[in-house]
Amino acid sequence: MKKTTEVLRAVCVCLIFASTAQARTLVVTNTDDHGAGSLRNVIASAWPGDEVLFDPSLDGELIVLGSPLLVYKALAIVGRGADKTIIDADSRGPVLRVRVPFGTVHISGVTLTGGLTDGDGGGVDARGSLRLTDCVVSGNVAGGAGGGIYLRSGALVVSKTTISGNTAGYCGGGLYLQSAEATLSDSTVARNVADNNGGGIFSRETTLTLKSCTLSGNSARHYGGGIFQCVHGTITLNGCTVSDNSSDPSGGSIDSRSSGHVTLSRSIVGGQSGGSDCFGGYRITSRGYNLDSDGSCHLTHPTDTRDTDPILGPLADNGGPTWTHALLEGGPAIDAGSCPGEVADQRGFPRPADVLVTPNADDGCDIGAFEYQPSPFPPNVEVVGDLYDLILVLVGGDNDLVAPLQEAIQILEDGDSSNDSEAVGHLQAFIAEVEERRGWTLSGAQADRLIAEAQRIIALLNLGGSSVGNS
Ligand SMILES: [Ca+2]
Ligand SMILES: [Ca+2]
Repeated sequence: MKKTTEVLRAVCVCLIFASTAQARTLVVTNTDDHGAGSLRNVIASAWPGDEVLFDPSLDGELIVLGSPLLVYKALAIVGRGADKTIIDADSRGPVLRVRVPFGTVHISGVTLTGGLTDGDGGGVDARGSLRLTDCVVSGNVAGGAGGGIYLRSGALVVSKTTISGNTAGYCGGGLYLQSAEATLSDSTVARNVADNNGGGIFSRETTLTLKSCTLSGNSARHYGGGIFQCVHGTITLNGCTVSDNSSDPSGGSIDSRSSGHVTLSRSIVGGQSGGSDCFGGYRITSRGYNLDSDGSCHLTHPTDTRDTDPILGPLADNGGPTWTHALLEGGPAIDAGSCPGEVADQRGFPRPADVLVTPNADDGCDIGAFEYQPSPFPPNVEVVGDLYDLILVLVGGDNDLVAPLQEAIQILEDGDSSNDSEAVGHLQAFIAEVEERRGWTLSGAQADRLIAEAQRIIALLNLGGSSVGNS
């Protein structure tokens, strides 16, 4: 009892000290494993709340460890980018062992690699609150659970991070989460392997949220190539792409067991190389605008697309900090989603990006983590597109009215002005359609406005205008 009281008193003193002391900035100045200026030494000498930086002279140099780094206090470890600050455990245990009863360990701009352990957590073995931003966790091996990251009893926030090429002898090739709250955003979990369940992610008694993430090419010997969920807990996927995962018997991508529950919003689950898209589909709730490739994900919302090939490119560097699956031209996920309030896809590219000639399910947003970016239009296409938009505002999607404009847009898209006369012909057909509707579905004023705008575009095209402006 006395000992417990003393420990509590010491903890309180530490907390008061931490809350009153000014956070300091400490700098790692060499790649040594021990001694002044080494990462290990800087972490050991840091106070809770301190920030650990890296001298630019270390960019691209490996920091090779002789044993795991122990982080027992809330720190910010701020690397200079995952391609510049690389911490390699050299197969001598996990890279990091995190035990924080208070506060959060925040690691950014770092690669964690080369971890090897017989136990759990090949790359990171954590209890407490951990945040990873702009990191790479790659090439780590655990004989037990959690090849990349093992988190038990705590919170995990991951953003703009790649967790790839990790292996677990048991469950959770990329991540093993138990009794935790975890959020992954703008991140990719790829090509991880579990010898049991949950190739990408194993989630147990955990609240897991994935937003604008890609799960690709993960595999499990048994269940849940992409994600395996068991016991209690919830998993929510919003704007994610889950593809090319495999497991032998079932649930190539998402496998939900016992009393867990999965919610899908605007996500793609498709193209599994082994097993079905989903297993335990009755534990999956669709919030709409989802797509699966084999009809196994219990997609019951009227805006869902079932049993349809999403037509994806391979996992690749498509821009942004993490790799993604591109939507290929003409694919069914383009403009088939809805993403009110969002401004960027997983890569940071603009979203929604409306493809003019593709009908929108709602706001022109795509399904999944990737937003297809239409090629920049020649100026004339923009102007005809504005006329198209004007029709939508005035009378909604009238097929006979928009069809000649779609024809004109397709002709103008190549930017070759020798075809402008053909586009003019379609605009004249458009004017004839408007006249047909005058006093019927269009008021006189609406018809006058549309015809005036079409005639203005025709006049400028006849003049060989390459940029007709918008005023
Ligand atoms: Ca779109
Ligand atoms: Ca569209």
